[in-house]
Amino acid sequence: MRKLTFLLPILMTACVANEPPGGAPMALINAAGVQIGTVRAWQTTGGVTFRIVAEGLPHGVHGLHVHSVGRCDAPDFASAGPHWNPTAHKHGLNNPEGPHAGDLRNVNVAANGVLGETVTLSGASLTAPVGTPGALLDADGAALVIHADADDYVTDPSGKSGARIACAVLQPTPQVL
Ligand SMILES: [Cu+2]
Ligand SMILES: [Zn+2]
Repeated sequence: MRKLTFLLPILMTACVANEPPGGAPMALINAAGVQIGTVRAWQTTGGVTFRIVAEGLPHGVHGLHVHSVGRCDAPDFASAGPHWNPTAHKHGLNNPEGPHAGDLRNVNVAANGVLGETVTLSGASLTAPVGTPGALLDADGAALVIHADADDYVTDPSGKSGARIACAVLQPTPQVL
């Protein structure tokens, strides 16, 4: 275990070497409370882009959302609260009454359990002052959550995406490009 803990940051650094620079890597933890990867975030004109690199996840398609509280208490991550939804919409990228501001597209975990995806949350900001429309980091922060199942993009409140299996507390110090 000590060897894995030591090697993981090196592995992650190698994996993201060719990606755009983000802020300090944020820890992605699983339901056992073990770090399985990192999330980097950076601001673009269209929103916030997240680069997620992890291992040891179940193969397949998984729902991904920004949740409204920056707290990842294993094992169920209920502490992260509901989807980030400052404009009081319903869940789902394909929901006529949606989406939540924190709804993202699904991500794919490879057969070997590795996840490496870059997704953008449009309209969001990690740098706007608290209270500004789109400001992601309000007083209680925000978290990025990966679910056990795919998000159907329609069903309120979570797209039938099942249990929360990984979580990262978003940090307010991204590099602005
Ligand atoms: Cu979620
Ligand atoms: Zn949602």
